[in-house]
Amino acid sequence: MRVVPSICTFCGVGCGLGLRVEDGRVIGVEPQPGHPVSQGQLCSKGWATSFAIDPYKRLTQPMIKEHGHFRPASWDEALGRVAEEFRSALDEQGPAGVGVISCARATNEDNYAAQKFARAVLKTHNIDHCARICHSPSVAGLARTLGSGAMSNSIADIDQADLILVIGADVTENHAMIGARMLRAQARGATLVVVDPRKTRLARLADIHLQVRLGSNIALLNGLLQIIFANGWENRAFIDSRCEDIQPLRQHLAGLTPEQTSAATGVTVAELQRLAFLYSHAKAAFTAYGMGITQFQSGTNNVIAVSNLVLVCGQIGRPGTGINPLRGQNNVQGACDMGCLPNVYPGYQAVSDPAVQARFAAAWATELPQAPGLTSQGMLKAAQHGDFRALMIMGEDPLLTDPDQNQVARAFAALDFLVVVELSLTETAKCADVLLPAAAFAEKDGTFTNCERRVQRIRQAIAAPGLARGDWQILAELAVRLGYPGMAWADAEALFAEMAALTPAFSAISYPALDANHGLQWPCDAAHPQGSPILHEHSFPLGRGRLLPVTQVPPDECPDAEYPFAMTTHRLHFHYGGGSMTRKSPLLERETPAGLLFMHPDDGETLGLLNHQGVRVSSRRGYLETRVQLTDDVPVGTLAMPYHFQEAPCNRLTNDAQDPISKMPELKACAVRVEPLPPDQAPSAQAGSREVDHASL
Ligand SMILES: Nc1nc2c(c(=O)[nH]1)N[C@H]1C(S)=C(S)[C@@H](COP(=O)(O)OP(=O)(O)OC[C@H]3O[C@@H](n4cnc5c(=O)[nH]c(N)nc54)[C@H](O)[C@@H]3O)O[C@H]1N2
Ligand SMILES: Nc1nc2c(c(=O)[nH]1)N[C@H]1C(S)=C(S)[C@@H](COP(=O)(O)OP(=O)(O)OC[C@H]3O[C@@H](n4cnc5c(=O)[nH]c(N)nc54)[C@H](O)[C@@H]3O)O[C@H]1N2
Ligand code: SF4
Ligand SMILES: [Mo]
Repeated sequence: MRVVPSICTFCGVGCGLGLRVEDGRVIGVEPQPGHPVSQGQLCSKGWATSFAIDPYKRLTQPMIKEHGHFRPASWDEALGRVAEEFRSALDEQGPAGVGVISCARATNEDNYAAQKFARAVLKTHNIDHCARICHSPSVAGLARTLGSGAMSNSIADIDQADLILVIGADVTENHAMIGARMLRAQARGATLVVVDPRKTRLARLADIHLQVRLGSNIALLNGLLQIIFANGWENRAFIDSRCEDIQPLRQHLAGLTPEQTSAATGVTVAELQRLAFLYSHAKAAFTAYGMGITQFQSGTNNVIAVSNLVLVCGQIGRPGTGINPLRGQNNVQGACDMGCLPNVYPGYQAVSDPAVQARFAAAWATELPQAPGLTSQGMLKAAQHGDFRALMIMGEDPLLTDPDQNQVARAFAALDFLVVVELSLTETAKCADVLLPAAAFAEKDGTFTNCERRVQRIRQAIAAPGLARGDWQILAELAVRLGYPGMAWADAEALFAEMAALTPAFSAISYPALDANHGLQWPCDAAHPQGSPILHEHSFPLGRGRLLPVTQVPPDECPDAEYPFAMTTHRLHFHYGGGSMTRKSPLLERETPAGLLFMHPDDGETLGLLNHQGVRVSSRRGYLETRVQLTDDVPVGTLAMPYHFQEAPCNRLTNDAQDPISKMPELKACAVRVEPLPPDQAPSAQAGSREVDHASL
């Protein structure tokens, strides 16, 4: 048996693991003992890696759909078909009508190749990925207030904080090793505060849980600031030396009272005052937030409200502090860094900047487009209007994970051509015209960047099953077929070197430098050859921090007589994303029944529901059947549903109302109605799915 060092393929914590390899198969994993993030531990998903990537139920052969059914094809035929379809879409619609959705689970190398393929080969900036529906408001909001959207501090800073404020993140479930670290910090004396409408495990263990009303984040954060200003608790020295004019923010909040904030958020005045005092007086407050902040139509302003609180109290730029968006996917930080976004090249270099465009055009020896690209939702909307023809989806499952599933299905049906590059036959993959089998993380070399900006090596431990290939190799060959030779890298290291030469924050990172450390945290350049564990110590990328007044906006869809419940969506510890990897593990699968709608027992009584009774849940966009779990984790009137289950896809119900700035859809709040099924009737996975008829796609 060999043990090959690698990095976990699931969440953005980026735990170090060893792949145990025997007879060409990964038979198990072990934690890396000295890893700075995971410190010799893994969560149950990390331990389940061998099931998640097992050849069983993997795609092992290219497939072409004919008369509604897939048939095996050679790589030559399949890639020939993809190239031909893209060429004819380009001929008919031009570059605006084609695009790529890349993969925050794949490597930096794969993502760099994906955006280069879109820009240099297809001549479009139509390139995006799931960060759009995850932390795009962090990228947009923190760009406005600080100039950088990444976590400002490191995971290890939690050890030095004397207060930890978690807003809208379920950390023990979703960033398990960070959650464990927060609980250890609390055990040694740090105050742990959780702001969440649900009683999460962390909220139950916290010193303070503010069970805020769904969608009232800005009201809460503004209210805390008002109390801080009224008592003179702001950090004047920090504001004077590091921030721009504070007066507009002060004036904006001047008329507010704690009683108004309490009424708007459901949090008592005493609780508000206690947190305002503790946060502003903490020596080092570590502020972390997640999807409970970003996934709203006010997502960008929610992030700005968090940033205002952090800046006014000067809780940034020192060890143990910082504004820390907990990036979700194992390599979502990397996919953003690599420029898989419609407005930036690698390293957040604006596509609208002629000097940047000229530099990339020279390096890639080709002409590059000028018009900014479409977001992933934008491409799907354009498809429905007949303006968008051919789409490549590399490792995402939007049919399950985008809002309003019926709308996604209609967009897929409207496309001329859909090619999906995947590990397994996901719900989205079933809709493809051509299906290309991809190599999983243990089957390729490359790098992942975790949520604290740590670029880490993954190494090929085994061969890919059957004919499966690495993503960038697939893209490189397609590029040749479309007449562009500039992607023929010798190996992943050569590709990384091309990227690092064009990306200032990566300029001192190389594979040997990564191997010599446990990865390196960007920016890593001549001035910071050992990387940057803490950002913004002396100044912000914008120079001074900006304090921008923002106003509370309610969710787009609030409960009414027809749809009387507010519903939010969230994650469970034992499953991941659309479940295509974790649900292959019998150990994980046995932990939770598929589906589940969490409801307060009082609401259950009003509707006459027994625990685990079948229900039909409907919104204005669709309906599904599932089982109800009665629990006081959720408040009366608010329901919660995880999004991992194709049998009960909560995204058939969710609202795609968007944040105007970042285009984030409002995945965290919609209005639904619940009707009991007869007690002896099991929920049907087919109910409500008529529009997602794969045979017709
Ligand atoms: N087990 C597991 N881990 C994962 C993932 C997974 O699928 N499974 N996915 C990964 C990914 S992609 C991501 S982005 C991260 C996400 O990790 P988190 O950000 O923790 O994601 P969620 O559980 O969706 O939402 C977090 C919390 O927001 C709360 N919330 C809802 N509305 C509000 C509100 O109005 N205000 C406040 N303050 N809170 C609110 C919810 O109750 C929930 O507890 O997890 C990553 N880790
Ligand atoms: N209602 C609701 N919806 C949500 C959310 C929510 O909180 N509520 N959260 C949103 C968030 S934060 C996110 S990030 C998205 C996630 O949405 P997705 O990215 O669609 O979810 P995943 O299940 O992680 O899908 C990733 C796919 O990548 C494949 N894959 C893994 N590794 C590789 C690789 O190396 N190459 C290739 N080609 N494929 C690979 C896996 O097989 C998997 O099917 O979901 C969003 N949707
Ligand atoms: S915490 Fe995240 S990175 Fe670590 S083992 Fe669990 S899923 Fe993997
Ligand atoms: Mo995410």
